[in-house]
Amino acid sequence: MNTPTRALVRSLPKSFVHALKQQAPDTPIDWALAYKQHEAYVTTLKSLIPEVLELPASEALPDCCFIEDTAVVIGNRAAINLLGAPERRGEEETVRSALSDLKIQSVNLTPLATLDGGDVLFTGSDIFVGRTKRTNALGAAQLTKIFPEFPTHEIEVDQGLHLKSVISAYNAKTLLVSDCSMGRSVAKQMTRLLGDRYAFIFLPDAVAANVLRIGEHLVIQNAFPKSESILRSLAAADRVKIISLNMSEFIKADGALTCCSILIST
Ligand code: CIR
Repeated sequence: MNTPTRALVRSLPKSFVHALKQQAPDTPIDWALAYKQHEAYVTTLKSLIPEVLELPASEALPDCCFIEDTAVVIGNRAAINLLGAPERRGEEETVRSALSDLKIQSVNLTPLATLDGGDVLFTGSDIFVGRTKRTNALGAAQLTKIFPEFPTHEIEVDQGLHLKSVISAYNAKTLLVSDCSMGRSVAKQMTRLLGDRYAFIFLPDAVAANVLRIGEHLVIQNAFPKSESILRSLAAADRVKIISLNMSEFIKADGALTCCSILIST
């Protein structure tokens, strides 16, 4: 996994309180708290990545801060996605033009493909694509054509929102997985496809498996002590430094850490 040199983030609109949710949260989204959490997230990225570009929010697009879903960027090429939720379409336009300014060559997915970036896990050598309510077979097939140099593996995800709701990369060989039925199924499918190429570390809290690895730093969520202690032991053994952030207001809208940025490694 290459260390990112640039990142895109997108500011939080006031309409974020109306972001899509799989189920109503126990308490409504606190916009002021979400704003502070997003600010801390962006400040953290700026401390770790040389160039962080902040794209303006759009009030018409309540979920626009979940920028990860709009594009898959590998090297200097990008797939501009057709988002699985019709309500979110249009978010990709600002991202397409920002990527073009960065001289990243973009390819648009075409109907009837749908694909959300939250369903794409790139390990540096393999692309895993979750087949979910948001990402269909055509989306996965078009992604394969855009990045033919990497093998693409489809993973069935029939619970939760995205593939990366239950798995993310600790490093190029070790994946962090939620210890829930969906997480275990994802790990099993990956093992069936690729044998022991990847090791899996299971975490007891579902959303805690969504982390950001940036060079020698691991950004984790701080509200899950059992998972945090597993991650801290793992990181300590590898001299990886932990930064923990609270993403409570984003979790209410089914997001976490990876969803709020697009990391670029060219
Ligand atoms: C949605 O339902 O699309 C948003 N509320 C959440 C998207 C989270 N995206 C991600 O984790 N990649």
